[in-house]
Amino acid sequence: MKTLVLALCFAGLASGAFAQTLGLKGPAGETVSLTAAEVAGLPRVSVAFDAHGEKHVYEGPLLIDVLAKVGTPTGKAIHGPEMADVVLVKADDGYQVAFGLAELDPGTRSNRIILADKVDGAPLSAKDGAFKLVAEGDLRPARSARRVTAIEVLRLAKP
Ligand SMILES: Nc1nc2c(c(=O)[nH]1)N[C@H]1C(S)=C(S)[C@@H](COP(=O)(O)O)O[C@H]1N2
Ligand SMILES: [Mo]
Repeated sequence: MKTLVLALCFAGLASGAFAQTLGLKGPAGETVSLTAAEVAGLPRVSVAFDAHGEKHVYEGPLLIDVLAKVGTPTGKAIHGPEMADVVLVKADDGYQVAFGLAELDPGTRSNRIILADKVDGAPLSAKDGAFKLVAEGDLRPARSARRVTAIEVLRLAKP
């Protein structure tokens, strides 16, 4: 019992230790900070993901819907120069993962890329933080950045 109480205390401490806000920067430099509640309020999808032989169901908004909050083009507006827009996802340990913006568009690819804030119906673990990136269909979990704190859209195409 004592051990359980201690474990719960540490879990509580750990869950308070990770960033609950998400910093966004759009392709024209627009910045927004979203709370966990604002992220949770976006339309949600569920994605099954296997990592190291373990199957989990992650839940959260499509990453493209999160990025729309900072003027990121979506759907058919992703064409021409936007085809070279890059999405840079940053975690609190310095880990960074890049995606092409078009990869995030559900009209372009059937595999969804989400910003998960729940797993198997429960909040994410302290290890995964407030937000974890999940790329449906990936064969290894290297792009599944844990403890995501900031996401930036970069326009690589030169006029
Ligand atoms: N923030 C963060 N996320 C990360 C990493 C990392 O170093 N930092 N490593 C990635 C890699 S290479 C792998 S294989 C998986 C491992 O995640 P797991 O330990 O939850 O299976 O996390 C990915 N997400
Ligand atoms: Mo890895």
